[in-house]
Amino acid sequence: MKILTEDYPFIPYFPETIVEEEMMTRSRGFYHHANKRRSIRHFSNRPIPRQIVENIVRTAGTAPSGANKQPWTFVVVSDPKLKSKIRIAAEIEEKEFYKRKITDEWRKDLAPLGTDWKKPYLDIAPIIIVVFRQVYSFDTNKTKRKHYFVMESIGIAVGMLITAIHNSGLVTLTHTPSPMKFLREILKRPINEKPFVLMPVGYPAENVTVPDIKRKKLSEILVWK
Ligand code: IYR
Repeated sequence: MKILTEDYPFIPYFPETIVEEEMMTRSRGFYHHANKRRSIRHFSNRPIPRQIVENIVRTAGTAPSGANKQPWTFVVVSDPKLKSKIRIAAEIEEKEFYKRKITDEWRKDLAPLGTDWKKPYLDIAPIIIVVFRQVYSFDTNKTKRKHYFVMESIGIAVGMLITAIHNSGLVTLTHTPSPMKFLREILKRPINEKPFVLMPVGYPAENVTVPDIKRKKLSEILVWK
């Protein structure tokens, strides 16, 4: 098969042009904004407008991906019956984790977060976004099409999703009960999709508290060569 690059013309790219002083201000401001984000485990049941959720998912959908396959599906669950099914199934796995699977080291590492098997936020938060990774896809003739670097691509998209949620003034938590197979069944997703992460999204509960964790210093995470 001969592939002609002429068949795929490029289009001009118009970058936003900003002066260095403005770049400095923006990068500092964005860091301060990002640094205010915290994972939240206690939610208000206050509903959130659908359009905000759509904008958040649109933003995640701008992520780069292997061969631009965009190998993701964002399932937004607001139906209380489905949320409750997810909670019941997640708590079964979490109970097993905290009672049997967890190691001593892991228990010690989780102690500052104050977590346990109970996940009431899965009922309380107005929505749960379940992100599925598409291991492959089907084209219009139902032929399997390959996807590339799916884990990397979806990790980037979820990072952008989290940032978009925070930017809109909402809070979330990345939750990965293990195994997560139940999500495909409850949400009736096709066989090419595997659950990647589950994220309750909403407003924080009143007077919510968070663990007193510290971020690593820049010198610990940045290496100049
Ligand atoms: N999935 C469990 C345990 C847990 C594991 C890690 I690694 C965390 O950073 C936090 C929790 C739970 O959600 O409680």
